[in-house]
Parts: sequence; C-alpha cells; structure tokens
Amino acid sequence: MSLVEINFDGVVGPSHNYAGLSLGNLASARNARQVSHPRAAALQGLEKMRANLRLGLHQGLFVPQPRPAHQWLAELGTTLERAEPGLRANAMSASSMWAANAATVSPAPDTADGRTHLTVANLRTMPHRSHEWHATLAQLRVAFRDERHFAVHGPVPPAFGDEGAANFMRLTEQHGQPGVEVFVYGLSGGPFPARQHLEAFKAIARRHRLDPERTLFVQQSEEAIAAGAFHNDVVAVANERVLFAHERAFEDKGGFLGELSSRFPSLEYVEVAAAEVSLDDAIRSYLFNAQLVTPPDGRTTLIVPEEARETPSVWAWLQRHLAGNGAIRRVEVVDVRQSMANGGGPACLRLRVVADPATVDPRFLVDEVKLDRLKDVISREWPESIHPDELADPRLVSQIEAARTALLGALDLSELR
Ligand code: SUG
Repeated sequence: MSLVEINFDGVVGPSHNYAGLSLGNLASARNARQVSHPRAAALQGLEKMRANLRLGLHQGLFVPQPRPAHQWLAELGTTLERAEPGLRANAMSASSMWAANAATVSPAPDTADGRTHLTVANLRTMPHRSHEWHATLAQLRVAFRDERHFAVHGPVPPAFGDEGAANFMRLTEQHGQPGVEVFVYGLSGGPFPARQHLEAFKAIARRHRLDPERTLFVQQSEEAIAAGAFHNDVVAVANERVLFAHERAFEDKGGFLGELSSRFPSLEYVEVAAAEVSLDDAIRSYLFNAQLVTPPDGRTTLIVPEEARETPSVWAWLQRHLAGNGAIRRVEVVDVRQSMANGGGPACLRLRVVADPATVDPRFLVDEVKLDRLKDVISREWPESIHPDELADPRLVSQIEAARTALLGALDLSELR
C-alpha cells in the first residue's frame, strides 16, 4: 500500500481526573476538582475512533501510561502516599491521552533520508506532562521500530519547551507527496506560558533533515495564547491544501500567508473572521481543534466536538460555509465531553502519521473488531468516577493499575508494562 494518513488516538487512561493542572488551559481551570468519569471518557474516545473508521480513515491507538508515575515520584524523593496533593495529582494525570502532544512527525516525502521522522515531545512546561515522554518514547519505538521507514528521536533538551504536533501543520497536494511543514511557536502569552519554543522546533527541523525551502517557523499570536489557545491547534488546523484558521491565530498573518502561498501556491486558506466568531467562542467551542480529513470519497471533512454545535456563532458559520460550497464539504460531530472538560478536543486526542500501514506494528492499528474488544475491557475495568481527593486511595490505585494491565493484555502489548 502507498503512504496514507493514520490517526493514532490516545486511549483515555483509567486515572482520568480533573485536577486543574494546566495554567492557560481555561477548561482545565474551569473544571478543576470536578468528579471525572474515566470509563465514559475512554468509551467516548473509542466511539470517535469508530466514527473515523466508518468514514474510511485509517486508525491507530496509543495505550495509556503507567499511573501512578512511581518512577517520577521516586526521582522527587517521595511516593504517592507521602506526596502532597499537588504532586500526587501530577503523578496521576491521564494527560498522555492527548496524542497530538506525543511527538512531532515529519512524513517520509519531506525528509532527506526518505524516512518518517518522529521526535517525542519533552512537554517540559507543565509538571504533569513533563514525565510523559519516557513512556511515549518506549511506545513509539515499538510501534515504529522498522528503521527502514522510521527514525524515532528522543526529546529536545528541556532548555526549550516542545509540545509536539499540536503546534505543527503540513500543507501538501496529497499526504504521500512532499509538503511544506509549518512550525508554530509562542513568544509570550500574556498571563499564560508560551509552551512551544522556537529553538525546540528549529532543532526538530534539523534532526528531521527537512528542506529549509519547505519549512516555515511562524509565531502564534500572543492574543490567542492569552485568550486560552495554549496550543496552536486550538485556533488553526491544516489538511492537504486547506488551512483553516481563526483571523487572530498568527502574530503576523499577512507575512505568514505571503510566505506560505509562495512556497505552496495551491493553498486554500479558509479564515474565520473575529467579527463572525470571536476568539472566545472559537476557544470555548474548539471549532479548530477539529480533525480536518480527506476520507476516500475525497470530500474534505471537519470532525468537531459537540460543543461546536452548541455554540451558536460557530454552528451558524459552519452552516454558511457548507451552503456556500467552501473547502470544507462535510461536518461530523463527536462526543468527547470528558476530554473537552480538560481542554482536549478531537484533534488533541490524535497524532497524525503518514505511513504505509504495513510498516507499522499492527498491534497499534485498530478495526471495529478490536474496538469491540477494548470496549469490553474498558467497561469492565475502568473506574466509573474519580474525585481528585481520592487519588491516593489504595483501592483506586490498584484498580487503575489492573485496568491498564488488562488493556495491554488485550492488545498483546504486555511488553510495555
Ligand atoms: O496539555 N490538558 C491538556 C490538554 C492538551 C490538549 N492538546 C492539544 N491542544 N493538542 C494540556 O493542557 C489538563 C489536566 C488537568 O488539569 O487535570 C491537561 O493537561
């Protein structure tokens, strides 16, 4: 088979909880200390994958990480029982579900050695995410271990923050053809941290052996970060020739679009004006944290969360766009409310990898039969609910550990324990 886009979704882990850990992520702050529903969350994630399969898309998954993060706590000289609640929450987060932050991926047609390069993200800005990379790297090294086709890199040194593909876009005629890679960094976010640093992305572009002529570094607008767009994928998304973005997404929109269209003349830029959808509505609804995909029928499709349908300005914009035969030809709605309440929409939950599926470890690829099997495991093993005060409860901790072990068993991935 030729190169296709495969979406790898993070399975929502059994410790999914609302601890309000992400400064600058408004949903995380708003829902801090709410009761979470890990089982419902993981089942919502599976149904999203199923919907993608039914559109004819290729689908993969990543498994949840070991929680509690015993190793990290040990490095900090403590244990789950002894740690104070803040640290404990950082060791119990299920945040690796947001696979868009797992790595940055440069597909084979863009790299000098003709291999797909992946750099695991260091996620150093947020403590609860800073320890994800070890288990993510272990997983990438299994899933993409065929060195004829893939090069998997360790993290960029933590001097420079890197949040992976959430700040990355690629424009191309077709996924399997060479593209222009766009790296979006933050300089300042007003009261909030700019999590993606330019130096980290420059390092990644060098390591991935990209052609400088087809590589762009673009500053995310400070206004967008300050309004709650802690990653660029909250205000922009690209697929093949289409770039779909909010008017206020980039610091120097004119300069960026000029550069991009000179390097990629067939660009179709679809802008949502602030006068039609405010930055606040865009961020609340996650209109742009959508999966923009090309199913086999060729109709560019936007997969949005329910919250987009519930935000009147956003839904009206989409209806107008569809009626006017714009670049987006179809809108699909998915329910990922449990993830959304922590600031993770449909696009956060997936990492895009352009590859020949036959070169990927098949245990990371899914079909409906495998999803049914996972549904059984999750329905049986995942906690129904978690209150943040329960995070050190030994019974809950054993259930969380046993649940993950059961999932790895069902996927024949026990080596990742
Ligand atoms: O890093 N939320 C994640 C959401 C990541 C979304 N990813 C993309 N935009 N691609 C984050 O802020 C919340 C955890 C908590 O508060 O319990 C959290 O980590």
